Amino acid sequence: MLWVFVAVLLSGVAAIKNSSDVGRAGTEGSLNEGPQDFFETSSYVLLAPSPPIITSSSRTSEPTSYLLSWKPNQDEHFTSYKIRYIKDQHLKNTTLSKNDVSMLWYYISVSSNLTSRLLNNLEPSSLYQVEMVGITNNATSQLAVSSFRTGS
Ligand SMILES: *[C@@H]1O[C@H](CO)[C@@H](O)[C@H](O)[C@H]1NC(C)=O
Ligand SMILES: *[C@@H]1O[C@H](CO)[C@@H](O)[C@H](O)[C@H]1NC(C)=O
Ligand SMILES: *[C@@H]1O[C@H](CO)[C@@H](O)[C@H](O)[C@H]1NC(C)=O
Ligand SMILES: CC(=O)N[C@H]1CO[C@H](CO)[C@@H](O)[C@@H]1O
Repeated sequence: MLWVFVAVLLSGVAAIKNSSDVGRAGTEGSLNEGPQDFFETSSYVLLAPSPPIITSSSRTSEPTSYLLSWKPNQDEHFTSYKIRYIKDQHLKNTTLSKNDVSMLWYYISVSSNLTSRLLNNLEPSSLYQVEMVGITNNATSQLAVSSFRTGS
């Protein structure tokens, strides 16, 4: 877990300024509403609302941040969005347990009136996976999945 600490140090003030709404599973200061629950329940059935549509490009020249943008789904009244992102190499690392991997995602909750969000704490020249759901008054949408690579 040392790299997490180092990454936070490297992104310095930016990370601290935005730490209030960025959570990490299982760490203190993560979102008290437990946003991981939105991704790890069995709500991804065909009847679930259609997902928001991720529109941002698959590359950024920024080494440690990425502006994720999306289109709201016109047919759904989302009250918020839940976003999570992880370095792709963690997902592919077969020596990590499912629980290890679930601790390595960064979780963010975003108001439904927004259509973009800066993702922080990224490492340069790295491939990331990002997942997003829209939350309605009584349902969690299907999952929108995308990936991007950071600049060097
Ligand atoms: C996979 O995870 C192990 C245990 O955390 C780590 O030592 C190793 O460096 C990781 N491998 C890659 C390619 O990230
Ligand atoms: C979005 O809504 C929140 C409250 O839900 C409000 O504080 C914020 O100013 C709104 N932002 C925009 C860009 O409308
Ligand atoms: C969820 O809420 C929507 C709109 O408020 C309603 O049309 C729908 O029937 C509700 N679904 C369930 C399963 O309660
Ligand atoms: C430095 C930084 O990342 N600032 C961002 C913090 O989060 C707000 C939205 O919650 C962004 O507008 C800032 O750009």
